[in-house]
Amino acid sequence: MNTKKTYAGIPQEFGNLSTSKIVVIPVPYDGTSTWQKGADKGPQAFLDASENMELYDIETGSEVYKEGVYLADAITENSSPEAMVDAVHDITKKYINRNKFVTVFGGEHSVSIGTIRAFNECFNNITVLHIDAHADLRKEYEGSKCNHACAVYEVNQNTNLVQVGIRSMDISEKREMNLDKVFFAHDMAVNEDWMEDVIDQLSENVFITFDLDALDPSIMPSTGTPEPGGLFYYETLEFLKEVFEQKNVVGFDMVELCPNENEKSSDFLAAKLFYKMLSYKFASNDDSYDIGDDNSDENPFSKLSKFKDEDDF
Ligand SMILES: [Mn+2]
Repeated sequence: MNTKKTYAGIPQEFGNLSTSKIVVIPVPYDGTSTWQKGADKGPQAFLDASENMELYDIETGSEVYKEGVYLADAITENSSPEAMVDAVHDITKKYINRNKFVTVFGGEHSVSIGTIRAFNECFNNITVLHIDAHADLRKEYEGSKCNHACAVYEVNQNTNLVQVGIRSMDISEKREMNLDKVFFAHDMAVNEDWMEDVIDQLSENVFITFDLDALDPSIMPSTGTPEPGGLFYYETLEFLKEVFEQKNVVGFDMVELCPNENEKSSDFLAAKLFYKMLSYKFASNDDSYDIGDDNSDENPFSKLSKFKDEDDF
């Protein structure tokens, strides 16, 4: 009998790899963070909070876990930042190639280097939507290109990068920026149309990398670098819902939960936000959304994947 833990404590029948449309990969890595350590504890805190969450989403009227959510083994490679990135890249790609909707929970933001590399290789014409307080555009930091401060440098070189919520950076990063595609928090605060303006910059296929420090520290204090002036919950949901409705979101990651045992609301926010994103994905792209519909040909993101079906690999 398989007693392996499931995501959010869902029944085993919804947690098998073969029948799950969704995969969650935990990456408890915190090798390069510079201030408060603890993002390596993020995935466990996220999973614990997820188990205490109710699984009916009121807004979409859905129970997305019934699409099947497979909780992959955590990636624990930490011999070097480069080895961790390679492991994340390989494993992410493996699940994308099985036509799963792949999600990753970090860990610090350097895990996204491997995740994004995998998505970029598997999908055409991708935009990386980077929601973060920090620009993360350094080419190298503290001797490594795989530092959290470099999370989106590589993708900025080779695909469309759109950055949202930025309010902390080094002047050197400005050289790397395409200012039409960077939405600074101080501008968003006075621009009612920022959501539409962001969506105008996205291509059809979108990968979302969500650094939880993009959120305001008043609602997300448990993160390594809590920068004032961030996004609030309902505006974040409104924005994400628009993105999921208007674009083909091919996957996402969520990083930088740095749990504090005396402050559980951040863990719970991360768990709910993650589940919301899944709910938006599977409720919005399929008008005939119907719980219990297991017709895998209707996989709403596969039509734009380079991999047409499971026989291709
Ligand atoms: Mn950040």
